[in-house]
Amino acid sequence: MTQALIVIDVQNDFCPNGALAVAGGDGIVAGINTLMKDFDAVVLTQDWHPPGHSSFASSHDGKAPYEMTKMPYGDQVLWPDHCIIGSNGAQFHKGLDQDQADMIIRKGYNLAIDSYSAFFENDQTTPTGLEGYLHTRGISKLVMVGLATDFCVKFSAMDAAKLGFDVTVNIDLCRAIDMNGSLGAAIKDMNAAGVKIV
Ligand code: VGL
Ligand code: ZN
Repeated sequence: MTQALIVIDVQNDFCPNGALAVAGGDGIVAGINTLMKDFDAVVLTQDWHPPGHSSFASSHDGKAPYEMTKMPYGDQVLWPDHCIIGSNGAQFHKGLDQDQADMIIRKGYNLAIDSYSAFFENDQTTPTGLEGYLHTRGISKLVMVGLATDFCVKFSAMDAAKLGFDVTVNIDLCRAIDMNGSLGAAIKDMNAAGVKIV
């Protein structure tokens, strides 16, 4: 079975001092670099938003970061401006070994639709192309690591399971935002979707 390591959003804005900092986000980088060596393929994902993206609280009058809004495709958390295309915050953490990656997939570039998952935008229909890439390379088994456990890792893992991939999340190499119990809910939802958590 051909196996890929999917490294989710290990970017400066999700690390300490970043715009949407995840506690301990930089603490997983060394472990991820080591783990990469065990895989047939390594894919990095990169959150990649245009200025004024609809997931930013600053794009909605009277809204503050971490409040909710309704989008045409459903409920959406509003975030601080983060991972703006070309910015330093959008770059991978400088310790991440990008040389071991075969593929870098960017997501969230659509102004009107957020994209937590590496497979589908938050409308749950618009594909990113990653499914086709993995299938054409004969990859059926995925291990996921990265940031943030309760958002992009969760949505990527659940979509992958839905698509029929054998999916494991290595939780020691993930870090969470954990707002309003979102980490506990993520673990529960991933388990229910058939994602293995180790
Ligand atoms: C993420 C919130 C907004 C993530 C990305 O990588 O988990 N979270 N954009
Ligand atoms: Zn984002």
